[in-house]
Amino acid sequence: MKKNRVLLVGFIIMVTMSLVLVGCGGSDSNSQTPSNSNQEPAPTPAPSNEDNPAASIGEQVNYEIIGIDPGAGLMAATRDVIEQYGLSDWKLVESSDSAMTAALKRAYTNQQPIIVTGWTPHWKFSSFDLKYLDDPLNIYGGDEQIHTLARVGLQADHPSAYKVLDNFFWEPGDMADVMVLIEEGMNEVEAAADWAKNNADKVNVWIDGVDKVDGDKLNLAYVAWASEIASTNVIANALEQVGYNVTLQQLEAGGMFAGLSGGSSDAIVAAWLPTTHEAFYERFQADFEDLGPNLDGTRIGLVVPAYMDIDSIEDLK
Ligand code: PBE
Repeated sequence: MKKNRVLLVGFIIMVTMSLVLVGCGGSDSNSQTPSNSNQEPAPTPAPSNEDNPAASIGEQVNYEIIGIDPGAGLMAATRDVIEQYGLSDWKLVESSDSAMTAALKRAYTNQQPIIVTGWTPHWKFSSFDLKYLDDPLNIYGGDEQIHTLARVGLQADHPSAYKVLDNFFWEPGDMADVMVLIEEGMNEVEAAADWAKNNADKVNVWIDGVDKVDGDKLNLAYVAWASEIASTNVIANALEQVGYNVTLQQLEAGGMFAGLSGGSSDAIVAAWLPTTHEAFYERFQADFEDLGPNLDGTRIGLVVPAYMDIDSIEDLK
C-alpha cells in the first residue's frame, strides 16, 4: 500500500508538473497577445506610398495588367516587357479588346487605377483621358505602320481588287472616326458605309479608274480588334463599290497570317509593322505580297488613365 501511495503521489506530481509546463508553454506563446491586443493585425512590411509609389500602384491593381487576346503582337511584346523590366510579380491577364475596354471603362467611371495593354488608333483615346507609360527600353518600338498584305497570285486572279487594296491609304483620324461610330453603337458595316459616304473623296482615290467586276468573290481576314474591325469593313465597302462580293473572316492573329499564306484569304489590311507583327511577318513572308502601308503612325504600349500618378514602365518595379 505504502509503495502504491508513493507511486501515486509521484504520478500526481508528474502530471501536475507537466500541466504546469504545458500551461507555461501556452502562456509563453500567448504572452505577446495581451500587450499586442490593441494593435492592428501584423502589418505587411509595405513601403509607404510617398517612398515608393510604384509598389503602391502594384498593390492597387493587384499586380495585374489587363491584356487582350493571347495571340496579339501586343501581348507578346508585353510578356517581353515583364521580363526585361524585371516585373516578375506582375501578371498579364488574357482577355480581348472588348473585355479590356469594358474593364477600362468600369475603372475609369469609378476613377480607379487600372493598367491595360493599349494601342493607337483606338476609340478609347477619344472616350477617356489616357496616357502611355514611357518605355525607356523601347520594347514596344516607336511609331509603326499598318500594311496591306495580299496572297500570292491575287494580282493575277483579281487585278481590280489588287489595285484597290494597293491604293488603300488613310489617316489615323479616319480610322478613329469609324471606331467611334461603332463604339457609339452603329453596326460595323453601317459605320464603314457611313464613313465611306462622308469621305467619298478619299474612297474615290482608291477606286477611281479601277475596272468594275460583277460579284467576284473576295475573302478578307481580320482580328476582332476595334482598329481592324474598322479598317477591314471600310476596305470591304470600297471593294464592294467596285463590284466585289466580299466576305470577312474573323480569326486569331496567327490564323489571319496563316490563312493568307495558305490562300484561304485573299488579303489583310491589318499587319502592324515593323515590330508588332514581326514574328508573323517573317514566318509567312514567302507566301504573301506586301502592298505597303495603308496607315502611318500607330503605337502600342501600356496605357493608364491620366489621373494615375505614374509615368514609366520602370515605376512598376
Ligand atoms: N493590336 C491592334 C494588334 C495589332 C492591331 C495592337 C492589338 C496586335 O497587338 O497584334
